[in-house]
Amino acid sequence: MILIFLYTLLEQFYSMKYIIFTLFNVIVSNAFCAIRYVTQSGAGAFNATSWSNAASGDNLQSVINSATTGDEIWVAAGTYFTTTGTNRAISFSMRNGIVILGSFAGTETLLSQRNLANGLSSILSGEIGFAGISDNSYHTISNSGLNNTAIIDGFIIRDANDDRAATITDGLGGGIYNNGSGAGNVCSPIIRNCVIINNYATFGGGIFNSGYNGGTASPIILNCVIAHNTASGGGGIDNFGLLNGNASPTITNCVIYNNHATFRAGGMYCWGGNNGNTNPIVINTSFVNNSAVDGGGVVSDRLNSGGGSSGNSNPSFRNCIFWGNTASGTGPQFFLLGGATFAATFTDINLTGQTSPHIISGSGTGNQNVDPLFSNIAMGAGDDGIWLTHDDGLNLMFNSFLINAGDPTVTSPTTDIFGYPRTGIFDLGAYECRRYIFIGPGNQWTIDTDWDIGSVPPSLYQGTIIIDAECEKVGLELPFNSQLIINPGKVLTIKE
Ligand SMILES: [Ca+2]
Ligand SMILES: [Ca+2]
Ligand SMILES: [Ca+2]
Repeated sequence: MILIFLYTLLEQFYSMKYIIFTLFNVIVSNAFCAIRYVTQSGAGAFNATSWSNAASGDNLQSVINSATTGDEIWVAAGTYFTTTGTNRAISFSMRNGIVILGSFAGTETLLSQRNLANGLSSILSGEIGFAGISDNSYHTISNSGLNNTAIIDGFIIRDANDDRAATITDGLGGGIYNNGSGAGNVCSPIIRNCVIINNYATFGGGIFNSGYNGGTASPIILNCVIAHNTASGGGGIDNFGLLNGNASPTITNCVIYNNHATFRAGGMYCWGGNNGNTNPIVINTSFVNNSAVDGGGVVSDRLNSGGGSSGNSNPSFRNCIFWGNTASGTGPQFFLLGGATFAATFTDINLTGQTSPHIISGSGTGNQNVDPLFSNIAMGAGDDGIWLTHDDGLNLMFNSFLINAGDPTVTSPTTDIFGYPRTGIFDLGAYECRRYIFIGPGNQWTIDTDWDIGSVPPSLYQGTIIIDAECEKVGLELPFNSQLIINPGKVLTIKE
């Protein structure tokens, strides 16, 4: 009897200990969010626990799939293909609670050590099968069921080809397909610091956001370049809220450049008919050199499928630029259907050739119609051919009228497409002009009030310095990889 009693006590003791131990494990595993490492060739034990034991690139998706909420996936430089086989339906996919970060050198221990100054170095590619796009993956990334805890950051996303005839599931979204279609479904991830380039789909060459039939696809797209994508409709982006759905992304600090549609909307299509909604909020984004038959830059459309019109297609643009977009038909910068609107404030739009009803709705406060004076509009990626580096062609020249011409009430985000601080009132477009004008008088480098933005250029500053005091205006461009180092206590003397 006593023995049995003791045994029971012991049993309880051990089971309690087991419970405590289990609880402790749960707490630990929740508190410790792992970093999982992937390199192109992998290393060591290939178990993703460190750079020296990185998983190989062929297992990138399985590393994403086995991650737990709160984990980060760190991906080194290199090209990562959707599949080593030829199945065009295989894509990468994002997951809730998982942050996928690219463009590491493969030695970093802190995210802050990741250096993006020389452009992105991790490529997600749909280039499979034979060389060339004809047999490539339908989507490089295909998503469903996501909220904004699903984040991708630091990748070039390219080479997809969804050339299937368009249905409500096929032919949609080359680079990224966000499928939130169907009542109650949501697909609204965060896409950040990415270059989405050289993709094709029947609709939405770069990105397709489907909230069709009562669903929602309203991603946050931040600091991205969407360029050289092609489609029949919506070369760069297609937002599809048709039939009680919602496809209203928030797009900030982005470049939509040289995308092409063989029919409508070179840059971005918004379709909200049949009581659907497409009301994207677009801030500090440059739509440049996109082309289509109608709506070289943007199409806003609330026509029903089957006749009539309903729902909402009301995209709004603040601090944006529409320049160099072309239409062989109607509406070089934008084209409106079914009573849809196009609201723009503090935006530079070339209105040449914009005829009624393809006109700006609302007050149009702060709008301009002047040459933006880009540093090189013909080469969006700049002389180096690499997007998101210092020489990019959609930087504003120092004499641009678009400098400090933004909405003074817009104060976020505080950085531009590079992560470079926005200074004073925001400039228009994705790039804050990186220039300091010396406004003297005097000859002191070290006094904040002698500089137009109220602060002395940092010692490792890279960009344009304009000496514009009592002397003739002179521009001094500090080239890539140069350094202008002012040692503590030293003074840069500016002579007349
Ligand atoms: Ca191929
Ligand atoms: Ca560049
Ligand atoms: Ca500014």
